[in-house]
Amino acid sequence: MITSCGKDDVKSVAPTFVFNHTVNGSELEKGVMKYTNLAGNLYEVDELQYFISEITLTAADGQRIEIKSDSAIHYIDLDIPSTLSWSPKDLIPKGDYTSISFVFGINETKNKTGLFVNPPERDMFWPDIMGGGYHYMKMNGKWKAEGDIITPFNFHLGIGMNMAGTVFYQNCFTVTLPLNIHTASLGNVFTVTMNIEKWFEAPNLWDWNVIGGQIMMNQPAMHMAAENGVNAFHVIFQGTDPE
Ligand SMILES: [Cu+2]
Repeated sequence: MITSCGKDDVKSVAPTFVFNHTVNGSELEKGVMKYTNLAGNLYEVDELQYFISEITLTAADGQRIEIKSDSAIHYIDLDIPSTLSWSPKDLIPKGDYTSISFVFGINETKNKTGLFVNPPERDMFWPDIMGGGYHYMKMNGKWKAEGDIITPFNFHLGIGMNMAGTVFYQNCFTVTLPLNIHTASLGNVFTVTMNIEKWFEAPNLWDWNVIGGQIMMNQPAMHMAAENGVNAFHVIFQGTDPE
């Protein structure tokens, strides 16, 4: 008796998410001051750490498949290669998908101090006095400021607050990208690319000489960064079906 392993037997498949970082279409080279943003700032990126959460795939029939493993939160750190790929325990129905979405950062419900007890996630903490929880992102680097002064920037996103510290703002945002894919029996790798230059382009032209290098206490700046970040990602899919 022959057991079929044809593709019709496969009802659900295991997705893998790979996280990739580029500047102007090329792989990010960290620690090298060779990038120029749209505002003309020469800059480098030295560290990049962030959370992506609530990854959701929308099927052609409208069904929404949420990735729920690990509290639906994944931490990515350029210096920790194992974080650059995530294979959650979730299986997704085999079929056609038309979009993918995720939250950049962590939503208000989950982003509470104490959520993570171990490094490296724990080290993303956001001060309680500023709203608590965790940074959505730390992108640390340097730019050549006016007078050719190499100046550090901490492009950090998290919960914002007003000057008086009485009102808090959830700066996390949802990225939704179209897909036109059929999940396969093998592979099912979603490569999520952060196009770093896009953080500095539109709708808000980012000039560190104007905005300054530290933005954690600057809600208008974090809001601008979040608006730009919506445009900073793309996703490609690869899967293989047996012949
Ligand atoms: Cu910070």
